Amino acid sequence: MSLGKYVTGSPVIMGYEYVPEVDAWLRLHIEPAIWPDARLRCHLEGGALASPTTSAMSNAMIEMLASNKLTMRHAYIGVHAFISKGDFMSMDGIPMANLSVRWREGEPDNAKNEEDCVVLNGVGEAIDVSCNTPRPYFCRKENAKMIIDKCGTTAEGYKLESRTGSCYKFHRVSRTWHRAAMACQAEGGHLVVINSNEEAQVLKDIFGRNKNEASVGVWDWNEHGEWNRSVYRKWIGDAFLIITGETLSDAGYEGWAKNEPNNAGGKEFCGVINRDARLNDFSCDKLIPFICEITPS
Ligand SMILES: [Ca+2]
Ligand SMILES: [Ca+2]
Ligand SMILES: [Ca+2]
Repeated sequence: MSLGKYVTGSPVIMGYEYVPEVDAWLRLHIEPAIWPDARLRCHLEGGALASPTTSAMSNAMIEMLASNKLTMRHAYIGVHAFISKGDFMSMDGIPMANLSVRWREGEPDNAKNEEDCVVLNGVGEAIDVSCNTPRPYFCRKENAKMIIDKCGTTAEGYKLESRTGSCYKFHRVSRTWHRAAMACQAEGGHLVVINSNEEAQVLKDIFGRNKNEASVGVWDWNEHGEWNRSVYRKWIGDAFLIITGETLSDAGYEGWAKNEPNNAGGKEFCGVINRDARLNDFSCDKLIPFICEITPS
């Protein structure tokens, strides 16, 4: 069997490699995740968990598995049986029988009655497995969504700010700190870090452009129905460290809000900024909007 036209060494954009026969891009995430997190990560990257829809896609997956030094030489694909137990299908509903993959002998066996997810192994066989074990996974992105903007990302919504040279995006979908950090990372950025008073002003202006009335579908997290804060950075141990590992003073901005940080309830281990760009320590588990930053290289 030919390995198709997919070749290692083709251009890589944000971790994705082009598979010409399907006019789509494929990424093997080596850092393991449980299936639901893998699904979310692909979604946040603007794609979906990939399935071996054609032999070209299947071959590209096998080749990627072979060219990466994985401890487990298999990865989650988009095939699942969540809708109907035992009825495996791709993310867009293509039944397993119509995909370009065969079950490994003895599979699917639905061991312990908990195998609703599927991995592809190094020889191109499918195995039903538990969804709750972290494993590598494949994401697929359509070619039309692979346009890089001047911020260096394929994600929509980033605006270059001349005052700081960084790009920013206000995310209206509220998330916990960890999910927010994941969303920024998936777009090639990080949760915003304020490096100067000027950047604080830039963020104030961004809040000004994102008023409450524009917040259709946003969960109103405070008693006033205002979403006036954005996830910012995280306490680690006793020091307030930024996601880049710097202290606040290293980063260049220490503008705390009045009476903050107060570690209210002993549970405030993440950082947020208020609409006035003042800092506050805050619960990591509350769902709030957030701002991502990308510094174009
Ligand atoms: Ca199995
Ligand atoms: Ca910054
Ligand atoms: Ca606080």
